[in-house]
Amino acid sequence: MSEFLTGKGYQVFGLVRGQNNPKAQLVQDENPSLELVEGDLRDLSSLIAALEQVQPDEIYNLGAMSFVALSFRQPELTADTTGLGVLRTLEAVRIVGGTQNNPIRLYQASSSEMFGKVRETPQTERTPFHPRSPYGVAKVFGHSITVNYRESYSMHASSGICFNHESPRRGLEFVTRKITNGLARIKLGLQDSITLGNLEAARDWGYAGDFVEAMWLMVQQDEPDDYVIATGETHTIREFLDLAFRCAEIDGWESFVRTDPRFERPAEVDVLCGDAAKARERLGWKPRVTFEELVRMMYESDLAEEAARAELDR
Ligand code: GDR
Repeated sequence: MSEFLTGKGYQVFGLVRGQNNPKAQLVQDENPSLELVEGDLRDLSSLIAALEQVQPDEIYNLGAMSFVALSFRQPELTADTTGLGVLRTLEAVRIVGGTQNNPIRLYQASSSEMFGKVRETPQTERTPFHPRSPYGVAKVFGHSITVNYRESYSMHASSGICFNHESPRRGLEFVTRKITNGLARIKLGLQDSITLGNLEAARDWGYAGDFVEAMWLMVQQDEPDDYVIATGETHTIREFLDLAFRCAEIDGWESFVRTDPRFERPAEVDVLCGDAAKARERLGWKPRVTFEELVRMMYESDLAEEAARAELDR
């Protein structure tokens, strides 16, 4: 997101929490022009101070405890950060406000996890929510409170109901990157197998670089609104594995993949598929990178990274 905005000529500030946050340097290395500001989604006064310091035109709240599996083990922390964090951000915007002619605009990262046990397929902005994890529940709160502040205080607050979006920068705990990184290590002889949970789950996977453009487009509209952002294509974990192993030219992924109930969730979201017709019609947005291109991009990036690391270790 910050890279995209920097490319558009924005001066971008990133909120960084805690003392000596280990990710701060990483973020700074990836985008040297980014300025880091102290603040925590769990502390309203810190958000007010950050907004007063920066005086932003636009805020993109992509901050959350975003790992669904961890939300079952740390539900209260998830509710606080992923859920109440949105309320605090809205309050900070309401209090600091911006100028009358130039009120602060807000983007809230809502999630397809809100649909959970889906009531209809494909899912649209009108599909009822049925979250299946503390993370999903917290995102429903964040989404609803954003709508409520928009309606109550005429705030320019929009939500993107984003389906899974991946890239080589994805954390290693998420299934796509766990697979492409594990596969790269298998290819290089550094690892024998990958251990996963439920292989039957199906997701609508897009490229994060395409999705951030949709987020920005929403904020540029005269009227704030909610939009589903998705590719409209669904694939199972098995299909992801099949394609990734083909990219690596390794036959028979089944011999390299183990399953362990440790990676299964107490309640699962079986299949997601989004209908982004509204974003297509109103924002003129459509995804560019295909599923095949995404899997290849992630595998090739991991292969290059792991090969470079192995070379250094030698
Ligand atoms: P998800 O992403 O929960 O959809 O949320 P994740 O990649 O964690 O899981 C996708 C599916 O894969 C199954 N799975 C495994 N998942 C992980 N992480 N590790 C495994 O070993 C494994 N084996 C099988 C999961 O059970 C699940 O069905 C992501 C996050 O980015 C959220 O923050 C975001 O809101 C949604 O996408 C849209």
